Amino acid sequence: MNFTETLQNLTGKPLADCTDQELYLALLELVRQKSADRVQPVTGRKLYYISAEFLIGKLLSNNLINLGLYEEARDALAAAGKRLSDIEEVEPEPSLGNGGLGRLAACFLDSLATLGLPGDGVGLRYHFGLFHQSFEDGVQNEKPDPWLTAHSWAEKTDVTYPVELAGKEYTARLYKLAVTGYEGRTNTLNLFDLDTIDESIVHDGIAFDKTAIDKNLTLFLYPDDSDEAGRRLRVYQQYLMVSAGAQLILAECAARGCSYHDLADYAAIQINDTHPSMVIPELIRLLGEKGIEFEEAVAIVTKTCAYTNHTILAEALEKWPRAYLDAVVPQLMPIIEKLDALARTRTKDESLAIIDKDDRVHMAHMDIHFTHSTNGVAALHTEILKNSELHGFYELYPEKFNNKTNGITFRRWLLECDPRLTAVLEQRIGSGFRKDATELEKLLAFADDETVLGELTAVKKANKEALADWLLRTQKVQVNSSALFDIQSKRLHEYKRQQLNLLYLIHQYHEIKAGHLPAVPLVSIFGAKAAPAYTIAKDIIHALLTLSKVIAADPEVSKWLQVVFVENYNVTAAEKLIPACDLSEQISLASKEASGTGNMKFMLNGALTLGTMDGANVEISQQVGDENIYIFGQTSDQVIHRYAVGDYDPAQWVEGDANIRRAIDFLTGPEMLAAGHTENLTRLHDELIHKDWFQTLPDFNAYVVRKGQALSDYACDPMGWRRKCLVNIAKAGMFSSDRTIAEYDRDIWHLGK
Ligand code: F58
Repeated sequence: MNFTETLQNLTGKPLADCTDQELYLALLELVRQKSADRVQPVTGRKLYYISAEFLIGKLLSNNLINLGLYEEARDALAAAGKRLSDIEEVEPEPSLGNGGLGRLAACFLDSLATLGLPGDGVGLRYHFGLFHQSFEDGVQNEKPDPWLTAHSWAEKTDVTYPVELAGKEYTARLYKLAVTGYEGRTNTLNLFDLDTIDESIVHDGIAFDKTAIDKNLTLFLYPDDSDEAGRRLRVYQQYLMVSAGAQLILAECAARGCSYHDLADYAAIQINDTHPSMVIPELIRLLGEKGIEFEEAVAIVTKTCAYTNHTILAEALEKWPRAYLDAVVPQLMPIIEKLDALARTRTKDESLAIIDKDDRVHMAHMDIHFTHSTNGVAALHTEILKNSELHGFYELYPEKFNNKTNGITFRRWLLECDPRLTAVLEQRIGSGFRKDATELEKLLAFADDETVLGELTAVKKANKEALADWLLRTQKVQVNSSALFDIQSKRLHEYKRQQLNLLYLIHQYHEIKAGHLPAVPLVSIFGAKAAPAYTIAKDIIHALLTLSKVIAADPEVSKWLQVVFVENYNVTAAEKLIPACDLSEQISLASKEASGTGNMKFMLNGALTLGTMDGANVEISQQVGDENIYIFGQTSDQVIHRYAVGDYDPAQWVEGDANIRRAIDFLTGPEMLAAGHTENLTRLHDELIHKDWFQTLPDFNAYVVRKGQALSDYACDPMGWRRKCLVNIAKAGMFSSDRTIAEYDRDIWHLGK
């Protein structure tokens, strides 16, 4: 049976007569059958990657590529007058993540399956995901982001586990989603949910009764935690995930012959940030029920579990008031107390305790004491953990600390999102890079080949035109695709410094007004969601949207400058933006971005990085060399020193620099106030002048100069620019998540053995 016949069997009628919806369902079923064929028996150690987020993106094309069916499907549909790209639009994107942490988990699942390693995900089946973002009157508006349809990739099972929350028993149901590897095996993403969730309780955007646990528990990822009920709800969610997950792990291992004493020979558990940290006491509790004494259970769990840290920002390192845990998980508190007592026998240093003097439970501390591995996610980040943030722990347990620089799956972030570039690469260097990303280096042989550079230029041009079409269709904005496309897309956070880019754009506005024209017209594109309760982040969005209006209304400036803020930035949008980017903005305050993974995606797709020496930017610059990246700004040592001295005063920078003053004051000047909201703009203005916690102003001038250099290189030396792009593509191999996963396996997991 050929592909068309197979698909026709599923639709029951000629493909040409099917709707896109019918074709989507048929392809979903086909993928299901084919991926089931690749499920393999598990021997030895199997990984369980527990994470609050799995930002998996749409799955149809990804699965078709990984199963080797993409071309056949595309051609069969085309023969029937259908387009795979139209069918892709039928699929809703699962909104099961927030940012890099969640996308990393998804890339890791892809690489595990591709490398043929036994490794499943464990998480929650949020009905409405994070939230759907829209802009109304220049302000972010949040709504539910539903993705569960009658026919979803996540299949309901009969498997349930009891979970006790605040003394009441709930039933967690398991849903399974197949994870296909590229020419690899099929693993599983296990997602838990309650049958009793009531979607109808959500009103006025994303509000709901936070106390009705049976109805609300898995409605949203990261429900608003600005009040106590919200914070408790997060603890409820976390415990549902880890308790059901731990029961699943024990059941699967027992079915394979595990005696529980030898759990570490059957399972490796990776704790992704602190959200799943309660798996440690929960496993100890469950092992206790199986008759294993506390001391032995601690040893087993320590050998089984490992922890990944994704941030040095204190506000993101969870510390739960003991009262919450007493109320929500009273069964765990005696165990956490015993773990705290045990930790105190290992060190006298109060700052390393699990329960502090204010009765807060430090989840990361529990992770470091009672797992065998703590890793950072880029070389610089791991060094900062060892030397400053977690220095005391490093002195206590030097052998536990290790680095695993993040990576991205090239199947989604090259093969799927940039078929044009993939085709040029294959024609020039063969297809070995699909499985061995370091083969991209073969491209260096063409660094001075004007034909190849011309091909890369043509790919970029086509991708920019495609993005322009998409922006027009979905965002109703028209952009000049011959301008330089400058993109900053990532979570909205002050440490990532979208506000630095904002100040630059205001500066450019003034320069253009003064007749100092840039080397090339610039389209500056943003994509970012702000946490619903993060006021300043929302003010930054408002300022950018307002500036966009002010510029668009000014014909003198809009010829040279355009600001576009993409609504509801998600994986689908990222797949459109990244291949079309010329200049990638990675401008976090040095020391604050643990790694970044967008930086890797842009590089792989032939954009040049404008960035600080932060996170994985450091390793990117080592790979490509100084001449192929635009680095600026303070170093992490300088930043850490400035914080330590504690004398940073933004007002002095404003007083001492006319350009900074002009840019900041524009925020509350007549043009902006006429187009935007006084309250938001004034608050942001005051924040920058009086606080500027993430040191935007000291980096302002260096940023303006470096960006000016990039624009002029782009305009004045197109071949030189494209050569730099080629070097970036060629050197991206080390940022494949296949490499990252191979390192986790070699150093931490030892899977299948
Ligand atoms: C990100 N963390 C880091 N956290 O910021 C980024 O540098 C790194 O590359 C990535 O992890 C993967 O290691 C991240 O995405 C969150 O989204 C938090 C989740 C919990 C609430 C606060 C944000």
